[in-house]
Amino acid sequence: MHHETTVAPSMEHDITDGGPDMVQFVDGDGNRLPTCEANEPYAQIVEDMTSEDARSMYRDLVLVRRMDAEGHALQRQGELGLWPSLLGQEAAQVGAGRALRPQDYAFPGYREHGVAWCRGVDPVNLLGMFRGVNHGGWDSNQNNFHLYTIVIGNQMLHATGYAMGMQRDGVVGTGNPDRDAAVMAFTGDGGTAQGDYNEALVFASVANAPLVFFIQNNQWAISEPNYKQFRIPPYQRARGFGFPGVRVDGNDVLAVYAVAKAAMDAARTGQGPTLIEAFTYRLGAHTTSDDPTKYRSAAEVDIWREKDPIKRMRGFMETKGHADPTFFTELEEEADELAARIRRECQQMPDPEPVTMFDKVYVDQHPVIDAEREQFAAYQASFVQEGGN
Ligand SMILES: Cc1ncc(C[n+]2csc(CCOP(=O)(O)OP(=O)(O)O)c2C)c(N)n1
Repeated sequence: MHHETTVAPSMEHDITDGGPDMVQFVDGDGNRLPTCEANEPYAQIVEDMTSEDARSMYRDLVLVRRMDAEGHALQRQGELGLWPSLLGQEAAQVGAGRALRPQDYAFPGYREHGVAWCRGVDPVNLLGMFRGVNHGGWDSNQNNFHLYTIVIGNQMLHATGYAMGMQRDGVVGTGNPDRDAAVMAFTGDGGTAQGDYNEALVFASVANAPLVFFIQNNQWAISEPNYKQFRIPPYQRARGFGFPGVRVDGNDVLAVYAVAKAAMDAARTGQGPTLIEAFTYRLGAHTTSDDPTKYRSAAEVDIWREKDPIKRMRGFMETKGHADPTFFTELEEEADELAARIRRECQQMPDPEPVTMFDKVYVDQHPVIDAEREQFAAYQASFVQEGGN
């Protein structure tokens, strides 16, 4: 946006440096950075934030990290089949999630536990999906948070269609902030290579859809680094589709919130899509089935660990006097309680009757599904008859 040159990613490119276009408000130690060309359009949003806003944002960061750690531990103890950790991406997700209003709609991939948290989805429901006791885990329309999508990029098309539907329902640009709505769609850097993603950007652009594409560039698509995924970074590619792209420091929750809020305000008021590239890092493994030591160096991980989003926000709060030590102690206790509840409720989740997998395939009853259900029920019953279990 602010620069003429394009830096094509290469093996030699420093993946820890987001470049001068990146919107950032707080340095690694939590010091407020001066206003500059990149962050100027968003500076007022950060200025308007109160101590209470800062505390509540920090609380989300800490609780989301704790929930994620519990998910990881439960998988390792055999309670979940899989867990995709968001470690390191808390600020990107909390900043984005908090920019949504109740009437907005979010379309996640499979790692957006922090956005789910901000939408009010109970973490136990996320675990239920990864425990395999349900086929999704929550009612999308209860929190305007769509089910997780494992097929990379697919949710971008769902999101675009939904955003275009909002236009047709007349809930965009009405001038009523309680009515105006928009969509936020999430994918990773790897997702930007998918056909679905690119088709969605074309449609959203020409339809001027109320949609914010939120890309968490955590530098790796499993084992594929950025330089094997694109020559031009995601935020710069938005311009080719005909709408603005912004790169934000994904480990700076204030910056992410400000950029996401501005983009959602623009979308709700009928100014069309924005692409946000949150420049961040996946500190853990891709999922619990992956071994990142096979493809990336410990030195790289160490550099990013220093950019920890929670450490940074805590530094900012202490410098500004936004919280006293009791706040931090009580939050630790709250995190412990949350972890204990998640663990307890996860372990107590009943196994579903296998036949329920046919229940929600279609909204209406379907003769083929009915036949398959009957066939499966008979098959299940045959084991009991033979005296097996
Ligand atoms: C269409 C499709 N192709 C391949 C996969 C296998 N796959 C699962 S995750 C992943 C990488 C995704 O990387 P990215 O979009 O950067 O997201 P991240 O996992 O880093 O958050 C791939 C290729 C898939 N799930 N769907």
